[in-house]
Amino acid sequence: MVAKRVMNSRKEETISVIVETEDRKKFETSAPSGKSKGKYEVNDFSNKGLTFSIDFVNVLGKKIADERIVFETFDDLNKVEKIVREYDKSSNLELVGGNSLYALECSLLKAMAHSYEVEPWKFLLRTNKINVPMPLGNAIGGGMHVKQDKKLDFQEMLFIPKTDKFFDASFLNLQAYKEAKRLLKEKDKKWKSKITDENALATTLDNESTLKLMAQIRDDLRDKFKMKLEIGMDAACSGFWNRIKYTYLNFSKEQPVKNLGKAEQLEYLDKLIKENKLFYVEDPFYGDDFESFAKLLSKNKQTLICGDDLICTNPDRLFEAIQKKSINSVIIKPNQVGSLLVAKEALDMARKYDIVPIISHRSGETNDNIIAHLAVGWNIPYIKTGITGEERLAKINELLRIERYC
Ligand code: 2PG
Ligand code: MG
Repeated sequence: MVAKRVMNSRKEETISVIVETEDRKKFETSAPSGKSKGKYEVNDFSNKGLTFSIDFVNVLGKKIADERIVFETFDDLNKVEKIVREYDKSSNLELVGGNSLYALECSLLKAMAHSYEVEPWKFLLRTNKINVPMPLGNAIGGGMHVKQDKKLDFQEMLFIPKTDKFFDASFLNLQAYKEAKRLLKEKDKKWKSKITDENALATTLDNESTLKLMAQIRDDLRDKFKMKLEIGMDAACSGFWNRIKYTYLNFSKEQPVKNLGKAEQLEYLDKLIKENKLFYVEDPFYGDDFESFAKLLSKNKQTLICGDDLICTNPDRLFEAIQKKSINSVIIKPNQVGSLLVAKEALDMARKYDIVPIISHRSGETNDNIIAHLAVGWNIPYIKTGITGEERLAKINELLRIERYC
């Protein structure tokens, strides 16, 4: 087992872990990183630096080889977690770094699947029914994912097709993206052809005009292709909450700067959902406001009210959200908890309480495609992984390939 330093799509350094099997095959996974991180995520890397994380994995690899520790089942990942957690007792993996453990476990998973001569998705699948997830496609973006003077306050405007085939869904998202580009060029007088970290289109249009444009594209494409298409957004509101109010800088054409208190934010998000018929809203409030999430959900039971920064793929936080009836959907990002086992625990809990799980990429991605395998293998109904860009297409193309295989 060897760890090394590589770059992610944002040109930040990250870790890649290579596991070698007895038949000398190598399996590699590079870890992604977020920009708009939830405050309850584990640390990406050791607080002593990336070099420390890399050295740690290399030492651990030697121990695994010397002690001839065998990995045969998904639960065997516990063997490595036990060693890591004995060494790093912090809840946020600050000594080892979550990305080290995440990349290591993913590579072990790939190697185990190989030893059974199956692909990772098949190794994980517990049923005979194969479902390829529906993609949430980020078409227009703002917030922390783009550096531009005037930009959307909300982070991601998403298209969500509902088709029988992933092939049709990814096609529809691409058409929607192209249409968004065409309309933005026409309507955004200060259009700069900029893209966000996730290759979504950056705009200077205000939030409400952009949502209207999304709704128009949805309606037009539904008519044109006779397929089901929905829209939603990752509002990522922790990013502009200052502990007292939400500070909008591109609220509307007439009034760009606007501050909203908690109650006003609730009213506003409720209005946006109803006016634009939003199917999906992620993080409509800052990442500790379980109560406002619950109020919004009680008024909009048909919409997926999803927790990302609120939950951080942490089973304890998910349980709290379930108790408080805050969400009916949750983002699963394994690197937020630095562990496939803990991510699976969160996923199982979501299922048990009828919370719709969505597996997701990070804004700083690599060309690794393991989340496509986790989505199919764990039978997750949705995947958020962008529409275009090499590192996003790595996942989409893998899902297309798996679907063809099925
Ligand atoms: C999010 C993600 C991915 P980041 O907020 O959902 O879209 O962004 O990886 O920057 O946390
Ligand atoms: Mg999010």
